[in-house]
Amino acid sequence: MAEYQNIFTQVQVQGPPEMGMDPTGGSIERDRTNSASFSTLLGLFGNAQLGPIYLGTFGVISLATGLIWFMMVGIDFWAQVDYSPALFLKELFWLSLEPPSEEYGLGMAPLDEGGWWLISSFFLLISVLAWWVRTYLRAEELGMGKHVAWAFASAIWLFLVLGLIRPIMMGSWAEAVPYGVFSHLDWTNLFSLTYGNLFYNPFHALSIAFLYGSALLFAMHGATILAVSRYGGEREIEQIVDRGTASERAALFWRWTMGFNATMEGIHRWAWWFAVLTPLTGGIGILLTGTVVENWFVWAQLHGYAPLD
Ligand code: 07D
Repeated sequence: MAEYQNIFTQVQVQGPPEMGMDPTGGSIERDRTNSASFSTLLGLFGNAQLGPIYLGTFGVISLATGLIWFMMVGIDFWAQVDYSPALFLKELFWLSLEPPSEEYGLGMAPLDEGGWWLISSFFLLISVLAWWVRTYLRAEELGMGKHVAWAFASAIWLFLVLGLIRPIMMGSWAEAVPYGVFSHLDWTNLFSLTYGNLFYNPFHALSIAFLYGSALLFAMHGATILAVSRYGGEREIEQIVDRGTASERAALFWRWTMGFNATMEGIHRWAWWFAVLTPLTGGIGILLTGTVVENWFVWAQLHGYAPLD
């Protein structure tokens, strides 16, 4: 019997490219690129075949608007260093495109005082939303559930709270996040300081619990499947219908180790929920900050879990 291959003994099979199915009879074929190549390097991390990629209307809109956002931010950085390539590289992590200051409220600002931030944000918004539609429609055409799209929607919820919903509720674009490597980190730190230490925000705490929980679950699941890959653990169909399989050993391992085991299906629901709840609870925490709660430390004192003096 041929040995099952696993990540440590991977053989890369390269033949004519696999173009995939076209359940709609033509429309997918029309909208996707028609060539594919192979990369041995990619094959070490996943499938060695690169392409074809489906573009379609929303793909083109998303890539084009994403590129416009990226170029606007980049050209603004470029202007800030007086078009010097050396300075651009040297200062890259410190350069930033900032939103308008407080005085402009939710109105338009001169281009170099936040106007570019506003215009570029519009394009970023379209890009992210069009990419979401793309995840939904690709799943639909493949006859799949929409789990990826709804999980992505949870991340988009946090993104929208940070850059759109909360600034509107606070009455100023100045509340939004700047585009820059260190500037967005400084923004995050200042946000916490301004509102009395985000560690005392229970939704930030929940979000961290789900974030760390996601990492733990992913490590447990990844390790378990790799540990039974010598029995074909990653071949899920045979695993579900046959007894005495890798899947059964994996389940027994956890039941013997901690008394409880997830199922082959259920473990993916655990993973989905932990991942989704990270930005979902996070977004609630950010939305409440400055709108409902002014100072999380004082709030925690009032609710009996921060020291009073
Ligand atoms: C950010 C949103 C989705 C993103 C999308 C993508 C583009 C295009 C372009 C590639 C990730 C949009 C697309 C932009 C890309 C190109 C070219 C998802 C995001 C759709 N914290 N904290 C969290 C911890 C502290 C603060 C979450 C830990 C301090 C603020 C998470 C610690 C301070 C905010 C978390 C810690 C502070 C957060 C994020 C430890 C000051 C948030 C979850 C150990 C530094 C955010 C409620 C996530 C949030 C957030 C973890 C400390 C501030 C759980 C572990 C006390 C202001 N923090 N934090 O999934 O939701 O992000 O808060 O110290 O806004 Mg925190």
